[in-house]
Amino acid sequence: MSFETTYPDHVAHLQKATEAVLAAQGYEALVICGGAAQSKNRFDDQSWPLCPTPTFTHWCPLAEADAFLIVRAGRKPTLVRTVSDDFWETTPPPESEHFWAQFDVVEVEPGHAGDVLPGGKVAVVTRDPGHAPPGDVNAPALVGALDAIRTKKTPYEIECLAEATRRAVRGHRRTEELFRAGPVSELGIHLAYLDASEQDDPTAPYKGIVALGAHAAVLHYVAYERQRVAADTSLLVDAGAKCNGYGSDITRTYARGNGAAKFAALLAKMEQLQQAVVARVKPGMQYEDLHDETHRLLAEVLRETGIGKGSANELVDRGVTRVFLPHGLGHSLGVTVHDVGMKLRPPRPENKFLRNTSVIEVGQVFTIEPGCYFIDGLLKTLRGGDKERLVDWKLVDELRPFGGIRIEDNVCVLAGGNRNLTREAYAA
Ligand SMILES: [Mn+2]
Repeated sequence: MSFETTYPDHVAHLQKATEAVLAAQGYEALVICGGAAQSKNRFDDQSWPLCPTPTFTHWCPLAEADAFLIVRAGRKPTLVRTVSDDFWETTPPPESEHFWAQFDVVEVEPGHAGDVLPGGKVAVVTRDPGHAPPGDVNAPALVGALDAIRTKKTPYEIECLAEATRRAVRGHRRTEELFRAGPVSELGIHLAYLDASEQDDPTAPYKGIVALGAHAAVLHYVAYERQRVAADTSLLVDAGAKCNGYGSDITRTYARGNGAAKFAALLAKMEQLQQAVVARVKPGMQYEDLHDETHRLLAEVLRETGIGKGSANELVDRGVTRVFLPHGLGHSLGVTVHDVGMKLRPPRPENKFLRNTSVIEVGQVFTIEPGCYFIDGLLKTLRGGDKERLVDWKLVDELRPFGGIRIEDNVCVLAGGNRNLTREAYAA
């Protein structure tokens, strides 16, 4: 399958779905702004690489400042590009040319997009509402309806996410080799990951997490220490890659040396747990039920490794598993890493960080990322009360220097089950 063959159907699908939204909400046209160049600092003259409005990327992978899409019923969509003779800057070319033929392409000089943008009752979606063209800007009902279209992926989008996953897996393989070979620094691993996955840091789907040892207990650790570590330790790498604007999101955790043997045993159990959760992904289930099931499985792991004491029910019901796994089981993937439209109702209070409360449906792509961490600030909530007896504190103290574990795959829902894009990329 190539992007040339799947992309026309993707745009046709978006056109049909968007026409229905516009008709239902009484709009004559939709203008989607890619976005303006954004200054890094008002006292300096550099800009960030453009990170377009996600709705724009949903239609078109072009990452170019001051581009606009115009969508109207019964007409081929228009792509408006702003071109200038700037000899200071240039935009990197798109990685693939498959998209041009699906648009009427119009070029304007800087500041002249208004000459070609539609009048009448117009809906506007933009990441820069301060510089929006005339129209109803980011109206919640319209944005909600467009977000809903993003929850189920077309074959084109699944192919982009599969390729983004393959690229990230090349980076993860390199980081594992480095870690197993000898002394490494977090910064060195981060740079090696970017090199192997052929990315520059600011255009990665999110800032890669590279945590040696106890740093893995900080869930979004991106401080990248320069110091090389030779000791028996752990490594957690949570990093993705992009393809045509679609991002993957993969986490792997490793243990090195005899000094990490108890942590390695826990890691092996968590690997089994993660695969057991992925195996349960099927259409019709509530994603939140899968999250709850993960806590029951984690309670068993805590008991089998000796970290948790008492019954599995007790470890779940008394909130012990939520100390070891405070975040959600996963989130939707797409043109944003935590993709939209999957949390139309809040989760139950004990699952407050869960980003997906939808029914699992064919065409969804989401992460399955259970973890088990030794976070001092959360562990202390179990100390000194009647929950203290539910944990082997001596063992926890032995494991604390290894920080924690997260194993994260990208999963696409099929009629009979699911396709694990990450394991598929590793197996290739
Ligand atoms: Mn994730």
